[in-house]
Amino acid sequence: MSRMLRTLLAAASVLAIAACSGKPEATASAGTAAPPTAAAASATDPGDFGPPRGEPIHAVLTSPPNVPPPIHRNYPAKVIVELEVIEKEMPISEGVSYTYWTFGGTVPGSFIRVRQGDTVEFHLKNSPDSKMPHNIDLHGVTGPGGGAASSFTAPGHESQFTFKALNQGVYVYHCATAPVGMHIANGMYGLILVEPPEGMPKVDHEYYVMQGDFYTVGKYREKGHQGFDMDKAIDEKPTYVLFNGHEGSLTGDNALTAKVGQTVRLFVGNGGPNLVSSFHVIGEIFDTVRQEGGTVEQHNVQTTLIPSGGAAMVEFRTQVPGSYVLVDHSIFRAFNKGALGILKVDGPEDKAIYSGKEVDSVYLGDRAEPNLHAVSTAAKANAAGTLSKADQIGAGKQLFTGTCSVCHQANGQGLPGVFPPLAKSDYLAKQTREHLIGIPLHGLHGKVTVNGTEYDSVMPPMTQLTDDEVANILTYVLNSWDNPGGQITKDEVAKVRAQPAAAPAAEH
Ligand code: HEC
Ligand SMILES: [Cu+2]
Repeated sequence: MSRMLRTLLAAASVLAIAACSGKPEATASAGTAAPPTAAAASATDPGDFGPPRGEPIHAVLTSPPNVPPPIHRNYPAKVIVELEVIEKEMPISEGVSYTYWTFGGTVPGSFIRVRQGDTVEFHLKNSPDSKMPHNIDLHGVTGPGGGAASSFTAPGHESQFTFKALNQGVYVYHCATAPVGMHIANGMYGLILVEPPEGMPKVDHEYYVMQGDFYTVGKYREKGHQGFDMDKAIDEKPTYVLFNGHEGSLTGDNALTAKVGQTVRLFVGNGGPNLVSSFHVIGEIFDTVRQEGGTVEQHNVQTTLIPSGGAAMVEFRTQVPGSYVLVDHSIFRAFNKGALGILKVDGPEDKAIYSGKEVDSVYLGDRAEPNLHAVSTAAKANAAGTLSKADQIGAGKQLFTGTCSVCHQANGQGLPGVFPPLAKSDYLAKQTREHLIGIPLHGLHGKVTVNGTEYDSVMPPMTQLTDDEVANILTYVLNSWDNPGGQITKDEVAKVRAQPAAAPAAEH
């Protein structure tokens, strides 16, 4: 026997002993004449408060970002949960579709709320339209596989198992059918809250937010239907990192809301499958965090780490109005992979706390609103072969706002001495089409003279843009601000991209 194997076995037997001396004791007390009362339970007790009482209760399940109402029961009950697995195509970003596998039709799956000590009768259904078998592993379950072993369900079938919610906390659930990573990557995760017997402190708003990483064959925001990319998933190189499964699910009209002076509790989960989340709300400090979804309360927290397959409860009181931005503070994920949401707080200013300038535009660019409709219109026209110059200009304008305007400004005027103007630029007007296309593709550095002023700076390559996005942006630029007009096609961009990256030298 190898030393490694021996060590592993020794560790396993220690675990087994620990399990024997732990849970069964609690279960034994269930049979005694006087089961421990709810009030007597401490946060660390497994909450077996005796057999379920009263009529069975059907659990209220909610779709994100909603959370089922608080439980006002003071006795353990039998709670019936019915959850259906549905495989369905939904937009992952504007103009981009993805085939999700879901618990209850949404990503993350339906939020489940029970009370510590409840006996949960779990029904997992797999829609007849499904192509795959699925199961469920609830981290709030004590038992092999967290339920996975008893819930393997073929399309058109239903499984049932029962567990007692012994430990309070907020727990991730997920599918654990092989290949497990793929099922999770396709959106098969959600949260179950096991409330303490005395309930949770009352707040004005409770919301459900869950991060996940997604792996598509095409690039970020590449239009059309995108399949799952196993290689990217194994390499842990996500195309999208998202809150609640879709870009825009917590922005624009979908933003979370609160009023000044209200208390907000976020149940924040991380489905992974790969990344850990540095969860942060720009402009807020978390008054209370129950880190890892457990019972320890931490206060005055800026960013809380949420492991893959973990969750946290985050609370704060809003003080001043504005848009607060939920991000994974591994910040490229927020601005280049979609991990961004908004909490919109309305109400009176309090200049003593904050002088009152909005942060939206600084942080958000085009992302405050799901306003990429022109982009998807152009993508559809492109697919149908009916793309017009006007479609391209419309889409290009939106994309320019998100990509180029931080430097060249929305009006194309640039910033004096720092970023050259694109408006009525004589430099731009005299470029060949290839050189012009090369600027966003390869970037630009060295001396350039624009309208009589010399710039000697660096524009980074915009490698995240697809061929049609570059074509649309340049067509928009050419047809704006007294520039010479014209049209750049996707094929032309593809041709330039395929050439060896001869950086367009500044002297052109
Ligand atoms: C991070 C800032 C930044 C971003 C973002 C950026 N640029 Fe630039 N751009 C520059 C700088 C700096 C230069 C000048 C480079 C030099 O000095 O060689 C420049 C130069 C140019 C030029 C040539 C000079 C002129 O004014 O005509 C064009 C055309 C251009 N950019 C287009 C774009 C387009 C289109 C986008 C969006 C896809 C974009 N840029 C995004 C910083 C930026
Ligand atoms: Cu599954």
